[in-house]
Amino acid sequence: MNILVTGGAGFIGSNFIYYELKNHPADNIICLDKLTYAGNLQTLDRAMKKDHFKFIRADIADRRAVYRIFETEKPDIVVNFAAESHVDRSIENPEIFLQTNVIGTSVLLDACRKYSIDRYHQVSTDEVYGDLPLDRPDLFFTEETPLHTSSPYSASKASADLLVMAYHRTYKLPTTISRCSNNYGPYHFPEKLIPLMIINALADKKLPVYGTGENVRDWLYVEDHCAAIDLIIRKGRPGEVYNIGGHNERRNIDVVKTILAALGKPESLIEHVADRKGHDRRYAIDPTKIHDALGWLPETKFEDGIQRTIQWYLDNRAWWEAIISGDYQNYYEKMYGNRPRLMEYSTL
Ligand code: NAD
Ligand code: TDX
Repeated sequence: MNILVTGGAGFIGSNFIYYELKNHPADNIICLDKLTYAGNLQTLDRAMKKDHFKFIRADIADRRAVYRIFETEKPDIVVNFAAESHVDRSIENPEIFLQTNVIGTSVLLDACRKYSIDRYHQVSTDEVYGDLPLDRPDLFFTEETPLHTSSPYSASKASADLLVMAYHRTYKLPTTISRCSNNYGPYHFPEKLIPLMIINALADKKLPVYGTGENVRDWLYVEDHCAAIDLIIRKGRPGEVYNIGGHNERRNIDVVKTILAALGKPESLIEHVADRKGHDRRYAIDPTKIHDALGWLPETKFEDGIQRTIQWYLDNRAWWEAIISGDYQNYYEKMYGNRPRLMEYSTL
């Protein structure tokens, strides 16, 4: 089978590629990624050495490039991770979120129709449901919870979900959607809460906690998310939406304190800063459907996953130091400019 993974040079997409290469070695993986600031080819170093892996640099919103890739690579399954993913950036500059997350998704859907793929999977987020109150721990997001977005990021992701559902209903495109809670683990870009706090703490820099730090996120180890997507693309029913989460709710301030304790750093490094505009209070997923329908259960407890993640950042300093220095953005040209298996299609 040929699996086209978009956004595979980012955090979750790269973890998914490694999951597939390990668990389904007979499949071919084609990674399509624009290599924005969040895409890092060093992350895919180990994959580049495999014969059944190929990297193509392109923009999912570039229709001509995407059609050419579908024509030459003949994907059976498309898994769309490509997105602008950072809420704070969407608050500063919404436009690129619409371009990539909405227009990009529509181009991929059109390509899937044109080339009759077997499955299109949209990697969505629990943020499309908006937020839950802090004083109602009995409430959870189910697949029936109405879409009710807060940020330009979540609005763009919800718009993409609506398009995917429309293509299923109107054109009978075999689509699935997954809506996952916050991920953490290796290769997480250091603008997001957990890697940012680990890296700042290691440098004895202040840890900027938005507002009181009482906002709650439902954390899932990235490999558990990858296992869920793998199940959905192989066994999930077309037209369905699946929530993914492991009942791992934590207040931001407690996550930050856990990181400080694990690194032996003082809590005096914590600095409460101005709150995020429109800051969602609590996310919490009800994963009953994916458990009952596909037998998925998360394997990694937060206590273990966070220690493993901290250790990964300690063991992989070169990876994140190159990001902080900006060097990783030259890596593509330097390392892969002339390699035959690396292709570039585009108007980039
Ligand atoms: P990320 O920002 O780490 O990676 C995004 C990747 O997409 C990068 O490699 C980037 O270069 C690529 N990309 C961006 N625009 C592109 C374009 N126009 N064409 C081709 N490639 C492009 O993001 P992530 O955290 O890995 O998230 C992946 C997906 O999972 C996103 O769709 C996100 O909405 C969703 N999601 C993320 C989380 C989370 O906690 N990180 C949780 C639920 C859902
Ligand atoms: O410096 C910070 N200080 C802070 O208090 C940062 C970067 C974040 N925060 C808070 C904001 C959130 O309440 O921590 C929480 C987590 O923030 P992010 O890591 O930015 O994640 P979040 O906004 O929850 O969104 C993430 O989960 C859902 C991903 O980035 C999305 O792509 C995904 O859809």
